[in-house]
Amino acid sequence: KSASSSQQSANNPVSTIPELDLSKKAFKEAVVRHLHSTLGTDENKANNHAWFKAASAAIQELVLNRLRKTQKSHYLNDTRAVHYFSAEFLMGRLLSNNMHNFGLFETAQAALQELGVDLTDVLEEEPDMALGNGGLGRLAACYIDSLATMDYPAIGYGIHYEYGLFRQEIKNGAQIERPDNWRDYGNPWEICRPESIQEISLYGYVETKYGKKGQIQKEWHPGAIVKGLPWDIPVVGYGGKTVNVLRLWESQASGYFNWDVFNAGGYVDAERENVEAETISKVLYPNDETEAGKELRLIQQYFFSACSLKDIIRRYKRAHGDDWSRFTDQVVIQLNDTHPAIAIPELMRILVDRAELDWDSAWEICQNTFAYTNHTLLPEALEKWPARMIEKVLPRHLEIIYEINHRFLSEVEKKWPGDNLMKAKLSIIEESNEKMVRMGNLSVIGAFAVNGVAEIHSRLVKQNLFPEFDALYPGKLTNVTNGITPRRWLKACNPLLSDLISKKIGNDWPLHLSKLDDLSTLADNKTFQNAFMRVKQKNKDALAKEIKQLTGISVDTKAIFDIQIKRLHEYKRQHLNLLHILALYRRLLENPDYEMHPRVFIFGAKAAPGYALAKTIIYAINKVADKINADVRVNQKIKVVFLPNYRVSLAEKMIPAADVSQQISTAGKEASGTGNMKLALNGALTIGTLDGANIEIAEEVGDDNIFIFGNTVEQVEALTARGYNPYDYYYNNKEIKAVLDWLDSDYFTPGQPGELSPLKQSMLDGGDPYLVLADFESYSEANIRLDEAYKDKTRWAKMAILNTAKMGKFTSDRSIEDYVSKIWKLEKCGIE
Ligand code: NTF
Repeated sequence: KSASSSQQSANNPVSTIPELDLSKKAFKEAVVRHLHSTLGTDENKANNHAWFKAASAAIQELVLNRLRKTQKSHYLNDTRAVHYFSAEFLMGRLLSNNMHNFGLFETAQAALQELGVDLTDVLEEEPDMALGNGGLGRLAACYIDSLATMDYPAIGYGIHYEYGLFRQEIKNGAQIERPDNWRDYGNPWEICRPESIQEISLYGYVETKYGKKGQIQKEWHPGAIVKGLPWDIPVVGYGGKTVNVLRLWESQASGYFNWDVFNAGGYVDAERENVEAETISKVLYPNDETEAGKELRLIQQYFFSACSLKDIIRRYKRAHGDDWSRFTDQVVIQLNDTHPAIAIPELMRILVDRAELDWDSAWEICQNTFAYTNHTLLPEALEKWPARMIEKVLPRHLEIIYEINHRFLSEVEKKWPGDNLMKAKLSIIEESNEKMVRMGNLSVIGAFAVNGVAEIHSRLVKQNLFPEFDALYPGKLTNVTNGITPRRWLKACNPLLSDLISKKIGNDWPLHLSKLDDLSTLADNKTFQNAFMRVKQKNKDALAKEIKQLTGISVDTKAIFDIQIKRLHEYKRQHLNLLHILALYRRLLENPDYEMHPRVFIFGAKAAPGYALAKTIIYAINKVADKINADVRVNQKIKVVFLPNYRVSLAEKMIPAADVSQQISTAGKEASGTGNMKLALNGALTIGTLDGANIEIAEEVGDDNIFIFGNTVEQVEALTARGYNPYDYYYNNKEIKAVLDWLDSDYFTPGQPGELSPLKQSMLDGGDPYLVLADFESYSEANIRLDEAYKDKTRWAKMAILNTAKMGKFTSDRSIEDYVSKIWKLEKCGIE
């Protein structure tokens, strides 16, 4: 709570400005003014953190000016808007981004320099807003950036977690989790909006009543009421015109208890036991690609969905009163995965129980409001809730879900008469030992559009996940390939490359990324190649310093910088990378003259705290790193670095320095990937499988400019169908056997044999579910091709340039235009 009170002062800059003055003089004055009047310090006493606060407050003045204008313009034009519902927004830092988007970065740098302050140090003071796990949360952040940049009316809705994703420390090679206190010293961007508090209900029971016309009416008597306090984070479009908001809900006790319910049953106390109001928005679940199945998680999902719906309806009613007929003209809600899918029965409840619409009219509104994005095919990530849990927390919603399902199953009956297996498969309810509610099925049924996130993924959604739904609702299932914002992921994070590019092709590429293709004609130009590779070298030098500082490890900056950054998961196969490193180590020990260009293997990854094998893989990488880095027989050729606490701000330092991008998931498992796009955009060459967006990257850059290996989706399917046996590879490939046995010994964990055995075990007796051994040889060959290519400096430079040049497709602006034309049907609304 101290954070929120210290926050209030930063929310109220002492003076406001009538018009925007973007001069150095004005910025300097604003910073000093905030230093004095907001921070209560002065130029001599201020430390970097105070400068950060003052600089942010100075920028926030501009932001809030534009925010007011944007909101006025949207209001006057009564615009249709997209409401992006997401349990995660991985925003990272905002100061540098906001400066860039106002075109003020250089100005601010110069202004601060005159004040004797280095902007780089100031930027380092900002904690990351890490309110997300990985790809899904960062995608949401890129999308709201693009929406604002392209002047689309949009609002992001999510949870104001008190603790974001845990901070990772590495102790003796192992991951430990520490709390992420991102708001400890206040957050200069967020605006608290108590005037827009919402209240939502939980628990209790449903009463059936009869209305005046004898119709059945349902009344939910909740057992608890919780308040949602909104915090708005301004989202500044590039060019600084439109400023949209990200509205994040913080839960608070309402101080209201329903005595009525208590007296009626008395059981309520037991029912509301563990969920105290404030716990709801306390902490982000750190699971990536796994469903948590915990009551608190369900409550989080309902909490933010219900608060957001109320907020939307309040705004709609202000303009249109009780006339629901225009609701779907004004409102479209995008569900970022099934996490907010409970919004579907919640809207039905509001329309049927509260607005007293008949079911069919309500359902029509509902079905024209929601669209759903699927982000994974992994069965362990597909959300299912025990019906009993929903009944306890949201008793009326379970009834509504049953009713939706009942009506849906009669549609199924019409299409496939008498086919009960079909009904069982498509039903929202899974009739297992414990009845479960399938949120994916609910989302497909309740939405008017469903999309996957890359061509291959969307094809698999249609063919493998929801084939019958595709037959039942032709055209509903579609694709929107993911994208990334080039403002953060090139312009801001790689200033040297950005300047070089702008010098050659002009400076409007951040808004029109396909212009990068103009660089293609320079790919063979010696001078440009040299300039391009000089930039890469400088970025590598900078990362080498960072590595030294963070880990104490010295790396050769002339070595290949080979980077794998993403959440730790077996399907992403960091352990395939590790096996290959071990194979190289062994080759070098057996043959000191083994030909290879020096290479630094750099990892960044957090493991879900409960995912034991993922943690073992992190431990194994660190133990192998210790051994190799200290082994003078090989450490001029290979180094292994694990950078702790991988997060957005660390990615921004790593990506510009990468020569090689590791995208090595088992084909069919990585829905899209977005790190693959960021690395290629910054001139890294991909070594990857034909999975997710890698396929589309390969299409863009051409087969000569990417290192593809491994089994395809079809081959993976065939192999599994035949009965894949990892022992075949273990016994037939001496190198595989040797490295797996090596992991099993105590060579890497002296005195502690067996510490790394779970790894070998997962790939043998565990059945090697992600086909690591099946792809090893092909991966090893691709690495040899890569090494060959690197030896030819000219060839590599050309390939790297072409990677940057051909990434136009992957701007999130293109993704947003796809959503707009296929799904959202929005119109732009600028400010005067
Ligand atoms: C992730 N899904 C996918 O695993 C990535 O391939 C994809 O790039 C991102 O979504 C963004 O679309 C998830 O995080 C989740 F939760 F759905 F499993």
